[in-house]
Amino acid sequence: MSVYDFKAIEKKWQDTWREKGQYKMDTRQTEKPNYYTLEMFPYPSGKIHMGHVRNYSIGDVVARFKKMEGYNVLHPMGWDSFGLPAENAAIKNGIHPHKWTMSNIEDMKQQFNLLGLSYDWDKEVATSTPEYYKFTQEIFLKFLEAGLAYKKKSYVNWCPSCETVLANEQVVQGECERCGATVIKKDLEQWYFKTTAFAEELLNGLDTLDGWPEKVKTMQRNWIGKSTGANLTFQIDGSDETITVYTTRPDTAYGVTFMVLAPESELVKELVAGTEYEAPVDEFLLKMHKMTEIERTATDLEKEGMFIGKYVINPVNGRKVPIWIANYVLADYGTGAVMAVPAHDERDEDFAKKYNLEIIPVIDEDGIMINSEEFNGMPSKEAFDKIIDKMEEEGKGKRTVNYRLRDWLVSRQRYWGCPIPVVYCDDCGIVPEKKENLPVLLPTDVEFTGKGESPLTTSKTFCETVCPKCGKPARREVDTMDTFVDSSWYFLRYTDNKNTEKPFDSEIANRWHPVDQYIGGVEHAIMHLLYARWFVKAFKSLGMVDFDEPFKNLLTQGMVLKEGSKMSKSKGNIVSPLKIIEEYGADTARLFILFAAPPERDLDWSDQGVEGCFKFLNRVYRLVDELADVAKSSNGEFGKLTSADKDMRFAIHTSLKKVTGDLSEKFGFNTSIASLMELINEMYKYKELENRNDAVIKEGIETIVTILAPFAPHLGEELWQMIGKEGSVFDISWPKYDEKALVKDEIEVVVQINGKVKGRMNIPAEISREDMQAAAMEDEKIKALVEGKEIVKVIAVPKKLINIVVK
Ligand code: ANZ
Ligand code: ZN
Repeated sequence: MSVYDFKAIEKKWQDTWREKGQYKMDTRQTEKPNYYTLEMFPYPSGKIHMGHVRNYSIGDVVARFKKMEGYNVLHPMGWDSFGLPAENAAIKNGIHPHKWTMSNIEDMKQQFNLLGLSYDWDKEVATSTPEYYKFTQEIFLKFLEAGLAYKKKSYVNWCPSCETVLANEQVVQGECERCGATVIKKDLEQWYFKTTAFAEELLNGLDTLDGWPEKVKTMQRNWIGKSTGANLTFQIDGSDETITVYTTRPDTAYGVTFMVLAPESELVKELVAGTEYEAPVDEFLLKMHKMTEIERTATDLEKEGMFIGKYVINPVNGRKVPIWIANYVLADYGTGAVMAVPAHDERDEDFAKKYNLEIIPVIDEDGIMINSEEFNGMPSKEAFDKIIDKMEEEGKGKRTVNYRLRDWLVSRQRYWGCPIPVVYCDDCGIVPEKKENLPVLLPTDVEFTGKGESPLTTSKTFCETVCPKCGKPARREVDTMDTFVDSSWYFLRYTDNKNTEKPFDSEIANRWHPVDQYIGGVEHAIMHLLYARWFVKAFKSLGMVDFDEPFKNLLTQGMVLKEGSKMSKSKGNIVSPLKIIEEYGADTARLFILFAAPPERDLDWSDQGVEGCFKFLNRVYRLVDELADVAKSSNGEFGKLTSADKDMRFAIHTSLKKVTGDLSEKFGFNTSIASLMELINEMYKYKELENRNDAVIKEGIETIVTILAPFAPHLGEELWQMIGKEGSVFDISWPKYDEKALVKDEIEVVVQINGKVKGRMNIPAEISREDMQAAAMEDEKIKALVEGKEIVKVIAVPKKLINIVVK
């Protein structure tokens, strides 16, 4: 009798796996079918948390199970290693971001190995290494050439504390996602990726993603925000110039009582230049810059605005209406101008009431047009099209589709990011760096003060360069890329991570994509997942890949909570994975986290739950230890089976069937483990029988170990060895359940027609009424007897008889 020494067991198998190269695989091999399972790569903070344990344990079970199912499984891991924390550490502790990052990577990698995760580390990528970012730069240049990357001046979200630009998605309720400072607007020249170029593809693609959670698709649909309506053109009164508005309600055009322009609009400046309105408009503008877009679009925003002294002519009825500016109109949505219909739009109504502007209803309660000249009496739905038709005919309007999605602002005033590989030349303008000069390396002679512009501006060696075109002295771009750029293509790099010529080989990438199963947190539902999808659409348009979507199936796992709330430093309720591994072992940690809740749900940490899983593994260990010799010595011949033997085999194959189904069709980890627990209880009872069958014991023990292995891989290997098997349990094929073992003993039942005995048949003892009826109707003799007659009723008495009533 030995005890479950998890420390020795886990170390032993981790060493063995490493020495044997157990998880090495070749992405170029084509014999077996491919399966690509991928977990979102982490930021290398240096320490794993329970969220990682959950994410990566889920992925590991999938990878191990798929491999045993016969697939060539790609299961890589890497590091999203550019980013602000490394730079902050440099400012605080004077450590270079590169050094800090690499040492964190080493630490985390070791912790991943302690968890027994089956990664092929030969596929590792770290986005902050020149080997990787060289290609991030090459991709940037490809986008630049294709017009998918461009530079423009615009009002951007600026965090005065981090002194950097933020994407809309990084502004949370008007505050910087990272430091919480109030975000302001700044007018800057910035680099953008043209995400809007694929707005329609990004939207339509969602319909093909059957393997994605509905809620994630809905979030993306809302983010893309497609609407249909019309652009209508209004003549400025007393001028040849026009203003075009975007409206989703052309049917309300006769109810326009004023026009509202975004205060930032260039046109406003022109319209008020030299008038008494110029100074107050300027003042109003300054006030607006302190507000974020989120605040400005909030429905409870206190509407504010002012008349700017000019009028426009409504194209549908020639009516003259005043032009206002207001805080609720955004410069970069639609055309930045709104035809205000206070009778039918809440925002316009609030505004009109506040400033005493006219309100004209144009649709009655039944949805019928009123106050709309020739359209009166028409359902508004019909008028929607008719009014656009009229405007199109008169050349004053056009059917238009609009998206809420904006182009992606990718430049950041940071050091620890991928340098944007362009050069500014006084003669040639913006010049892309030559491909052979990539990577544009991050310099080391920089100062990290945490103040002022990008630290890259402090490096002379970096800033001063020569123009790739004319050879004259020139300056390098000092902005780096948003780290979401790095993580938008890493999954492609994994398939061909040693390639020194290009980001990846298209043929290999095509063979492995889309990723069969992507697993990660729902917090990435919009940004990361949308950007990665956009990259694939862009790559496809450039002929680099031949598929449309990066991730075929997506699992968004729930959070790990403690007493109902998120684990956090401030709450002091963090459970350290390393401590759990130390006390109970990685297999217990994995088992608990997979057993405690279905993967997409939140999971509440429970010390008793962990203890329970630890006890269970001990129980498995003792069982296998006790029966190992029997399992080893049995030749596997069942001989004549007693009904107890048959019951045991029924339990074994029921469990195997359940687990196989739960793992291959859904992520039924918790139900699989529950089924394994039941099987073990049955085995404990069965082994006590005096006339137990050794071959059944052998079959049971082997099945138990195989089912356990993907969840608790170290113990799985150990037990496999204990029962005399050679090699890794992960090299065997996943066992097939035996249909015959699932059929319980047969018994004889009587078949009657209209109450008269007409025959007997053998059917399984445990069979439902419905199956019993079906069996009777299939019997040739009975079939002949009831042919041509109408069956009025079938009465089935389980284990006894079945009576068919006919007319
Ligand atoms: C007249 C109207 C009448 C409107 C009505 C709505 C209701 P979605 O659906 O989100 O695309 N709009 C257009 N550009 C805007 C901007 N830059 N800032 C703020 N609001 C803007 O919204 C389109 C509607 O939002 C447009 O249709 C316009 O108001 C307003 F009963 O035109 B509507
Ligand atoms: Zn030049």
